[in-house]
Amino acid sequence: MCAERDFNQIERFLRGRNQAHLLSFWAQLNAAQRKNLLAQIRQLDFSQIDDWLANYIKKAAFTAVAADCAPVEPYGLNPDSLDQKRRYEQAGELGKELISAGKVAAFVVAGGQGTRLGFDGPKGNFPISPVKNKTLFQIFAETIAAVSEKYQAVCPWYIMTSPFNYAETKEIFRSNGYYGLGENDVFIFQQATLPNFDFDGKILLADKANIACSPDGHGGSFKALYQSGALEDMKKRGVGFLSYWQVDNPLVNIFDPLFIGLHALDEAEMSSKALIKSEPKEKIGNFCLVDGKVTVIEYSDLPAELTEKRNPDGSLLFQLGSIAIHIINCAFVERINTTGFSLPLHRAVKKIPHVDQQGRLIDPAEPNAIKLESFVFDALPLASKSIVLETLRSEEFAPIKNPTGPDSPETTKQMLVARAAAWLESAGITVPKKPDGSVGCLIEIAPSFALEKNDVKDKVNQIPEIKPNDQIYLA
Ligand code: UD2
Repeated sequence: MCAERDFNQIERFLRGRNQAHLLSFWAQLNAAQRKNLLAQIRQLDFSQIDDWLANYIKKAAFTAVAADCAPVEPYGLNPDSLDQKRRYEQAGELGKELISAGKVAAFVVAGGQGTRLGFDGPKGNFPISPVKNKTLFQIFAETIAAVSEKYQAVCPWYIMTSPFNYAETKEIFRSNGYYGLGENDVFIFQQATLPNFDFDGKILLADKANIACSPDGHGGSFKALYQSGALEDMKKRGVGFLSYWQVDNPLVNIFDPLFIGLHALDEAEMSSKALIKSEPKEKIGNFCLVDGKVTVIEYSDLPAELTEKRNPDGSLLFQLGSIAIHIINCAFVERINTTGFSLPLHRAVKKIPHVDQQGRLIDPAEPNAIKLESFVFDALPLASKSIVLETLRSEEFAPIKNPTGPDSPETTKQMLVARAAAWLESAGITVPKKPDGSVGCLIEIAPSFALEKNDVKDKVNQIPEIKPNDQIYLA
């Protein structure tokens, strides 16, 4: 009875909004489905939907690039003066102190749908380590355990999932005993979703009883950290800084004292690591200064003349690419949530399965719908201060995006092996090479053995002689 009254009211409201089709199959739904559908409709923020329709759905939003867009001056790979050398040393020490004091938490975003890779299940469960085939989640967990051991500190890990992979992710951690981490120190939570629209602005139905929606983008992490209670948990623990990374990059140096220390010394609110792009159009965001603020402009939004523009020495003017590694102050997450800021939305045209008005399930062969999402890097210009630290691709960036070719499991494994070999060579170990110069064996260094190059130097006597085609696992 009550559902019937609600139905009439909501139907009238939806008709006024040109969205009454959401109730097309009402007569075929059971009581639970009806209740659930009404709840989904009530959750839609119609005060915003008009704005989305006008600005993102019915036309592609135009991303104007400010006229005063300038390159960012990063902290370099090495200090460029004696003063800066002292600053790097001071920062490194401060970073270590902050980690030891339990002020830094790990924060991975793992709510994406991983459609390009075509892997069934949460991407974090993808097996990637070259010898032991450890999954991404296991590599990160072992890294966090090794850092906790090294610094004698509890380093909590916050993992953002989406409603589509939350239960599976929880189960992966449960069935793997949280990879040896304390269950209470692994906080898995969900980001929100946004509805999918057809090109006329109609919200799609995933099936007769459910609205089609997608995760709201990694920018949704600001809201999700706040609403899930993760931020509250950090406050209780005295955590002040989040080390943010993406689930697809096993090379990430999660607790980098230099990065954390430079960020803290400069009293920044959100900072980033950057590398020199491999080519002008590499598919990573571009660091730019816009109105004096550090900003990331996605590769698809930077105009070609700026993408290709070069300095007199031939280097790219906008050569710094974003690898989605950030330090974010917990107080900044709170400020964004409590002062009414909101991140802009970005529009993506996608193939979205749905039911049509006849109730037929459509699995489109061509892009048919619009997905909206926000990007975490759009928070950078909102930060009172933001620093950028340059890093090396070979040390920190090998994302798994595609099943084959560039940024695939094959290239990521090669880079894991190459980094391990470089760490061993820096400690004076001879590593067999193929005629083309690539590594002639498989090497995997567990985080428990070394978290960085310098850790290897203390353990050279534990490393066996390495022969061509060997499979070496150091733990
Ligand atoms: C991202 C960056 C790009 C570059 C590159 C480095 C954007 C728009 N671009 O490109 O500039 O830094 O990464 O690898 O981000 N995710 C969620 N929830 C969502 C959507 C994504 O948690 O709703 C996570 C996802 O699980 C993954 C990460 O965000 O860990 C990146 O997502 P992506 O693979 O879609 O990003 P990509 O490759 O377009």
